[in-house]
Amino acid sequence: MPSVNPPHSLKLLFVSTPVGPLGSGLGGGVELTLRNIATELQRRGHHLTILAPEGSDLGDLPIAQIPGELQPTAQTQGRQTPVTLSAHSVLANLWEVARSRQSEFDLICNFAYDWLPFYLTPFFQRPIAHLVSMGSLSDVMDEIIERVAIAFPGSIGVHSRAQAATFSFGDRCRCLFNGFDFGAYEFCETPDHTLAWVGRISPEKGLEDAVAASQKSGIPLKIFGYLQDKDYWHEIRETYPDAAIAYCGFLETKQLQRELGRSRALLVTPRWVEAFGNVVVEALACGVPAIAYRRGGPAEIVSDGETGWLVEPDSVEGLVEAISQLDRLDRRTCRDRAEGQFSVSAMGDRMEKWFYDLLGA
Ligand code: HBI
Repeated sequence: MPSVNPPHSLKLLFVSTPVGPLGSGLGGGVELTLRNIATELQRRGHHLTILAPEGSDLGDLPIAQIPGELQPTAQTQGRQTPVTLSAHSVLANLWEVARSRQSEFDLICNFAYDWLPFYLTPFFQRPIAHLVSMGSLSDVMDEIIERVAIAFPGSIGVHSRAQAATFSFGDRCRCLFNGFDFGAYEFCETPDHTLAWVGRISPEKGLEDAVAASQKSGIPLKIFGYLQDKDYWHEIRETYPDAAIAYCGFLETKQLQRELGRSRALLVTPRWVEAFGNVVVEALACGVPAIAYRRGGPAEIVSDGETGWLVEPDSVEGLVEAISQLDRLDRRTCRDRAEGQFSVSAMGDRMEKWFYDLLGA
């Protein structure tokens, strides 16, 4: 598709999450989100610059590599954890460059779930759109995001209504869902006899329930994703020594979708309110129905009985019952329905409108 010039093309600065180089898997869903949005907006004729930690790689997207110490991940901190910033912090370096270069751009989009970019917003001469990647995690983050939501109406973007609802100021958040390049996902009509689970292997993702359901249903489980918490993983292996499970590593999209597409269903077992659930759309794009706890973003992606089954949260029995009903779902419907709502062009429309609204404000 030729890149077309929109009514007026924008000069956009995207500032990455500081928890890891883009493309490493450390940045979780934000890596794919940033890549997809940047690629789609560039295709539409906007001019993109991306600031990201050294070692980032997003193919041919224009990245300025910023050095410095990575930021500890927010979801491993507690509600009262104070803000931390190490010496030579990559977060501080990212936002020093953003400050010094801001006049080159119409608008800045922040992808970090960190205190600093929100605190700095009123000191910038350019509007900052904040795409918040997770639900409420700490008091200090809630407070600073709310301060920006009030002072800069419409500048807080989230991925789902469930994520917005975790904040006391949820009604001030703009729901953008997410977007995926469906051309990068091959539809698989005939699966093999396996289930799949995809995500950072960490307690908030509830992998143990998927392992238990796999064992009870007698269908092997393939596990994909960054092995973040090794103790957690060993505990699961010790608890379910006879489970037919295979850890398949962290695969980048092209390889992941090839493996994922061959499974009969994706099990989605979050313990926390997942802001969105990128992997759910990735599975649907391959024709793989999703069996998900009725909790957080995945519950707004899965159409119960059409593109998967929604299950009572934390109910392994519920997962097992849904697995037994998989044959009632149509794999082609899974892809077609998801494409209409969550393609990169649907997301590009939402992002473009968000940016134009902020610039018009
Ligand atoms: N933690 N401090 C911090 N900053 C982030 O931007 C961040 C994070 N943890 C996870 C994360 N981003 C991404 O994995 C999101 O996709 C959830």
